[in-house]
This record gives sequence, structure tokens and C-alpha cells, in this order.
Amino acid sequence: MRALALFLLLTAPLLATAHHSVAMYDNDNLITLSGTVTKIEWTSPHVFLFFTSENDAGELVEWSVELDPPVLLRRYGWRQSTVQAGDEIVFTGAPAKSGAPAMRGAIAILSDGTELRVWSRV
Ligand SMILES: [Cu+2]
Repeated sequence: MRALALFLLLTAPLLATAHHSVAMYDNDNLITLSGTVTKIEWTSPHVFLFFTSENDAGELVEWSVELDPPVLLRRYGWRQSTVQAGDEIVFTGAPAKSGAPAMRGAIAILSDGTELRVWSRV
């Protein structure tokens, strides 16, 4: 029983990563963008955060960021109150191969400089 619990504890992050394909993202070419949070949705199996960022033409574009499941984010130090709409944020993540303004998050830097992981591997 104890061995099973330990096994589940050790493999949970792997299962969480594997259950949902990240093939739609360019995981070998991470990008970093700064912007302003518009909303965060604490949904399962994945949390989504939206922020607006200025593109090269000076236009505001809304990006969606896919984060790990809520249970893993809490392990990385996230709470529901960590990020609010209007907060400045910097995201490093894997952009969608389609060219859509979407990414799989890897690391977030909050407005106070705190760096928080958002996925079990970068
Ligand atoms: Cu998933």
C-alpha cells in the first residue's frame, strides 16, 4: 500500500504531462512575451491564462497560455490569488505551431519578480 502511494506520488507529474498531447506546440523553440493578464481559468485538466501583449506592429494581441493542472500548479506555489486580471506578467513557453496566439507555458515571472513554474518540464 505504501509502495503504491509512493509510486503514484512519483509518477503523478509524468501522468499529468502525458495525458494531454503537447504536439500542437513548438516545444523546441520557446518564446518569451510580456503583457497584461486579462483572465485566468482554474479548469481541469488544465488551467488557462490569457494576457494581452503588443506585437511587432504595435497591436495588442490576446494570448492564451495552457498551464499544468491545478493540483500541480499548487505544488509549484500557485494560489488562486497569485495572479489577477490587470497584473503584468512575463511568460516563457512553447508557441502553437499553427501561428495562433497560444502557447504551452513553461515559466512565468510575476510583477513582483517572482518566478513560478507552470509546467512539469520546461
Ligand atoms: Cu493534459
